[in-house]
Amino acid sequence: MFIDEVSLKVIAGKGGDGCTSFLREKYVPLGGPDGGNGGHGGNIIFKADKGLRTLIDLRYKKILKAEAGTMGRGRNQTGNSADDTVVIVPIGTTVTDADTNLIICDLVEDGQECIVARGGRGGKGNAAFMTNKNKAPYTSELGEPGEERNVHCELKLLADVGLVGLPSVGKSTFLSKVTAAKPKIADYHFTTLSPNLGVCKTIDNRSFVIADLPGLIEGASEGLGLGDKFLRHIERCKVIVHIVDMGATEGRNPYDDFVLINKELENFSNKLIKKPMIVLANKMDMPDAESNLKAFKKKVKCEVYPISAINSEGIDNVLIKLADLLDTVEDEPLYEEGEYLSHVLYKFEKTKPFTIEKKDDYYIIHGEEIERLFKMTRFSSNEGALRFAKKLRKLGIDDELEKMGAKEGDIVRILDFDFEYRK
Ligand SMILES: Nc1nc2c(ncn2[C@@H]2O[C@H](COP(=O)(O)OP(=O)(O)OP(=O)(O)O)[C@@H](O)[C@H]2O)c(=O)[nH]1
Ligand SMILES: [Mg+2]
Repeated sequence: MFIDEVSLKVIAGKGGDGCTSFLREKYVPLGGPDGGNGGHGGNIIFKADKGLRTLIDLRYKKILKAEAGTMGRGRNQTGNSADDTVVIVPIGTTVTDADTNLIICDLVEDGQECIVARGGRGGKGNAAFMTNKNKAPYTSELGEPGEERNVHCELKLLADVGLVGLPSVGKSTFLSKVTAAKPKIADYHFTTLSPNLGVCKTIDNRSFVIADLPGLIEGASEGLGLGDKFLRHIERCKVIVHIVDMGATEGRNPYDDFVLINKELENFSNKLIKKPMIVLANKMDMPDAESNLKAFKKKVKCEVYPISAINSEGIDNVLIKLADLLDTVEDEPLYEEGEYLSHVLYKFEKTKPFTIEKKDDYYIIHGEEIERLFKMTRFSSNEGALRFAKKLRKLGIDDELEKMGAKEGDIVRILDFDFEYRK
């Protein structure tokens, strides 16, 4: 089965908890804090591999989780970092953040990889909290939660040339003659149900990849027939080969067919219609083909190459032309600058650390930084709770609450936890 779209949730591993521990040895009184830091949580990495052709391996995965780092231990032993979870995808896979619709990565080369969700950092052990003032800290941090993301993966095949045309015009036949690919060929519509790729070599030894796509019909860009599901694969092709049945075997008019397909391409995206296109007049072995071609050529401006795919006639010429054309076509980026998220993943931008919302008698504090801090605090130790309170003050939350008119005893909420406000 060819799967070119999947949605799933990725959850990177939580960092290991830091450890609270003191050195206890026979002749070393007051040996001092020696709780180690937790290990790093595993990242979720997407990696492109040329051995894969579809996203089917991800089809039934709804949630992908990376392992957590292990806890720190006494004697300053750091916990083990978890291995990253590597998700192998085919070349041409784009991973998008489903909530923001921004692209996290576009994996176009074999072996290219990207961290899609970062593992959490290990919590600090109590040894890390030792200061001149506090030689015996009784608290340590919990591990940082791993990043969570809803992602949408979309595969756009990477081919140099995309074959388009109505059903049964001979796209698969053409592919089978110019490459080693063995697509199914038959005289009924929609013989091809998913894209086939083949590598083609010209007589002067240049090679390129051709994608044979399922046939298009009127309304394909709106979902008719096999719909626009496969049109996206043309987006990455550098050149479009448009095959027209010049034999008019099904009693259609070749020129109308040509116009119809172009309209579907344009409706799908105006990027497609701007691509260089060459037209193959196929089935020239049929009786009416010559006169049809004459009439056709009068109406279209672009170059038309008469071939008979079934008899391999006129094909070498076409391949040379394609190779020449490909040599001149520049790689154009598939996505525009603003569509990318990848810089967001690593960007260093100070966002407001918190916001406070007043609801009835509650003050609810939101904010990624404050929520993370909360999740990493050990409230079971007094020192931990105190440290958290100090951080709140430092971030300016106390001042903000006071400004908003909070009174002694009011309830302050972070995530699902309630505190009492004290001055
Ligand atoms: N006479 C003649 N028939 C051809 C030629 N090329 C292909 N055919 C026939 O046309 C029919 C359809 O060919 P396919 O290659 O399966 O067509 P397709 O465009 O891939 O069709 P879909 O996959 O359904 O979109 C088959 O019966 C082929 O044998 C040709 O040059 N001449
Ligand atoms: Mg076909």
